[in-house]
Amino acid sequence: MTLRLGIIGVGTMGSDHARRIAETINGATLAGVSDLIPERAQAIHDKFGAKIYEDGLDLVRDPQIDAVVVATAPHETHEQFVLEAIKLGKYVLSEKPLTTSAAGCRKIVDAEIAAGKRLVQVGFMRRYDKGYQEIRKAIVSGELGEPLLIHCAHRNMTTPPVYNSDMSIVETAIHEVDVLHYLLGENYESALTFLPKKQTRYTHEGLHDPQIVELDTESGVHIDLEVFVNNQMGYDINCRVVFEKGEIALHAPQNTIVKVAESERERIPAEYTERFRQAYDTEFQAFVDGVANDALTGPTAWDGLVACVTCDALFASRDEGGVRKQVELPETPQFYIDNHMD
Ligand code: ISE
Repeated sequence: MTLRLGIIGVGTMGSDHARRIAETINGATLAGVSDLIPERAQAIHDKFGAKIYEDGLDLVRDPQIDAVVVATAPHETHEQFVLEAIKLGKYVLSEKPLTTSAAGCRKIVDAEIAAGKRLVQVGFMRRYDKGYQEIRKAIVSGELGEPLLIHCAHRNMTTPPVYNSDMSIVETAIHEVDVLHYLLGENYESALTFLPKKQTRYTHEGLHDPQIVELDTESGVHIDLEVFVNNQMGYDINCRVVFEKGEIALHAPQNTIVKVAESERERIPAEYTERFRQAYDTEFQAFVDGVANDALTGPTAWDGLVACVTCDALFASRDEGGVRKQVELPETPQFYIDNHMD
């Protein structure tokens, strides 16, 4: 049976997913679309034939829609659509962050537990990236000894004027917050945000750029992360794991290297949709297969909550001038011990 998907929110991410459903994913069809900006929904309808719903909640409620993809902005709007899908027993893939606060995530987690069945997958697609998966293999196998330090940089070429310092944490740094906790298989003990005095001239009001994040895990692995969202050079994601007997670093997928006049050049992708295309494709197929098998396997609503609790500690650290804050996670419910991503 072909799964009839409806998508709410077709900005950069949502429209990329719409194309993905139409062109790449097996077993699903794009049946519905909703966006607060009518021209955006119209463009998806014109390209792929999806039915337009003025109100996203109507899309969720329509029996002609089997499962829902939520990619709305601002991200606090995810919550209402995800809760409605859970209420109706429909599977839902929510873009990250699941919502922007730990309290919002808690509502979703409680609703899912009450439904008695896993219905939510969160779009932490980096877990499906081949580079991160190789790092995970090295950590799990122990071939290089224990991981000790992780050095990361998360750099975007530019951000729009609405992008603020909170978003640098809960929309940008949250990718590393999630994927590193997954790779290491352990929780964070403490978190710190440092705002360097010197900022780029390319920043704008309300945005401190760059920022430095530090995380320490329960076993003592130390992570440093540069979050620099107006770097002017490209979408540049770095992750270097230092082990007792070696090191592994991410390398952006390349087809070619150009050598000319005493120089050697590799492309830096401009956009996350390009850099992580394989990860998005694999993530999405996993969601569709999970729905078909009536058993989701990807990142859970609990992972969404863990990431938001950590971001809350990062906010608190920043607001208190860079002091290290404990990451105080609630106890993991049995439901998510039984239902977690392997
Ligand atoms: C965006 O929402 C993403 O998910 C990108 O991966 C991230 O790099 C960017 O900063 C976010 O705004």
